[in-house]
Amino acid sequence: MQRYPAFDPPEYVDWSPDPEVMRQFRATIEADSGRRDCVERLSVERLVALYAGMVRFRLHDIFLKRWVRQGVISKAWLGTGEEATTVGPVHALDRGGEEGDIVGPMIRNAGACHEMGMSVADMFRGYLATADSPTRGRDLHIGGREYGVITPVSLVGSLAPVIAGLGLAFRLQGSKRLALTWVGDGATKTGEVHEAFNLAAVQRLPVIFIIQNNQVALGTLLDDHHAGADFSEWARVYGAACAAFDGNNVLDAHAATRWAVEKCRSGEGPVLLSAETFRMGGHATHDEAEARELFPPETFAFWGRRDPIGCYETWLLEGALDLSTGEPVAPGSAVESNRAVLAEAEAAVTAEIESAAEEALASRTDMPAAESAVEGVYGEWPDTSNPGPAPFY
Ligand SMILES: Cc1ncc(C[n+]2csc(CCOP(=O)(O)OP(=O)(O)O)c2C)c(N)n1
Ligand SMILES: [Mg+2]
Repeated sequence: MQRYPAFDPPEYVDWSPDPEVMRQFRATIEADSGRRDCVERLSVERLVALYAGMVRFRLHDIFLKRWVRQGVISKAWLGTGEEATTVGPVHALDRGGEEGDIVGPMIRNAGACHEMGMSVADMFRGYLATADSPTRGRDLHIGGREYGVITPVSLVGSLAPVIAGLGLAFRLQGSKRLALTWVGDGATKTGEVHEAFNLAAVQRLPVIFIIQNNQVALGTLLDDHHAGADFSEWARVYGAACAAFDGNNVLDAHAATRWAVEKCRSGEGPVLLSAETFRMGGHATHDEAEARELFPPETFAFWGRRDPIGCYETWLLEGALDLSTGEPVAPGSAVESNRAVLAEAEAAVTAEIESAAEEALASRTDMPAAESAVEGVYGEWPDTSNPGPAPFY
């Protein structure tokens, strides 16, 4: 994909595939026959959609970063380098809107919103706090029931019991639906997460928790908040099914989640998936310089070589499938036609993001009235003549 030197992490600016990293990328998919079969069965449409989804997420972040530099917004929380951990799993779900599966995205999973069907314009409006934004200007943590996206609260860990509750509701309804959320490595240290894991396991709920280990929680390194077993071991303690996937390999993320989805739909949930990945920026745009000092440069270099988009693009370009015809070919013999297909997908996504940004900026003529902050916070009292105790705002 096109690189953006003013906004990309330096490791991505002149990115080129590292042969050893690409060997590992392929080996990861080959290592498990179930995942390999899943990847082999993916349609051209799906393969390109996974690519487009990650590009969209990256560009969404780049546009936000540009707005921060221009003073349009004060800061932004980005998922740069972690796109595969979000996009791969979402594509394994039934994205049937109000009737389909449900995701609870944390701030690092913004890409889940658009992959579930929300418009990027609405996501941008969330940041701009316009009156027509999904939260009517209240919060940039956005969702929409019509898309199967639970609007998150900013407290990390608090979504986990909500997701378990959704799983319980689905089971009681005899439905095949499931719910999925991501839990950051830092969030695993909240009590609510453990209550949710335990409840889900004891009740065998159709839920998927993805522990998204990006090696850091705000400014606290993993080693300073985590002394126990590897996250992939945790599920055993709770009595849940588990698997690990490479958080920078969208195919591995997708195939592992498909496996988890099947387990949940057949009543063998919950599943804890653990993903190793890396936050290529700061906690948000304000602390990028501090974040660079948290880790040695070699760590950024290591993960920079594993750019999830660059690696997947290389895999597609050099692969044994001609994306323009859908026909199998000798590996590496369709590089040029595959490049054209991916360039077309990228151009479409770029145009989509550009017009979404314009649309959202145009909404700034409609900012919420201050008084509206107290509207819609509580549901209607059933009996308005007897409102009960006054709500405290
Ligand atoms: C319960 C709670 N404590 C503290 C915070 C402040 N906070 C916001 S994000 C964050 C770090 C979360 O780290 P992690 O779960 O690893 O997610 P990441 O930001 O790395 O994606 C913290 C401490 C919060 N939002 N909620
Ligand atoms: Mg983290």
